[in-house]
Amino acid sequence: MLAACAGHSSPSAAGDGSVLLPSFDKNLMITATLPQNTIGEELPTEGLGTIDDSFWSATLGGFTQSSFSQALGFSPGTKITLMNISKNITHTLDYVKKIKGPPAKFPANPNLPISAHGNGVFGKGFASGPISPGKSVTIKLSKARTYLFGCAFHYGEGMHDVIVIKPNATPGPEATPPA
Ligand SMILES: [Cu+2]
Repeated sequence: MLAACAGHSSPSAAGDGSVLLPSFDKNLMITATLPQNTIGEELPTEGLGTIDDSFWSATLGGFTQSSFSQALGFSPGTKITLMNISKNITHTLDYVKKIKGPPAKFPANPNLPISAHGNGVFGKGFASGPISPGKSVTIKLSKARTYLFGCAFHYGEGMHDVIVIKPNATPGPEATPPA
């Protein structure tokens, strides 16, 4: 049995057995919100955008736990799923440095390993290893800390962000998507 939801309007039959679904407003942008405890990553220019975050006094981009680039926030001990949401670009998630709080001063050219380090537990020296488009890895967050992190391939293209690990931490404000 096939079923389709077409809202409350009764679907019109096209005569050949197919059903015409209501058309969407072209200006209505459809964005996905990620499941709980998931980080999505892609280039800011692919759709996540960048945000000039006033709390961190920094431009953040490339990572989200909802729809657009934002500072990340999770409780200690959370097991997160890191998902590469790019269509065709491989990314990583690498530790950059630990910070005490704002401002988030991203170093100009950190040495970020491409191969995996840290046995899946986030902390000093952690590197996810390359994640292909559409693929995910699991990362365990441990102690309450604040870190800068980024993509080993695209750090210089704006894929760097802040993660706050503390009880009941929530993500920061979201970017507006690129035009
Ligand atoms: Cu990348």
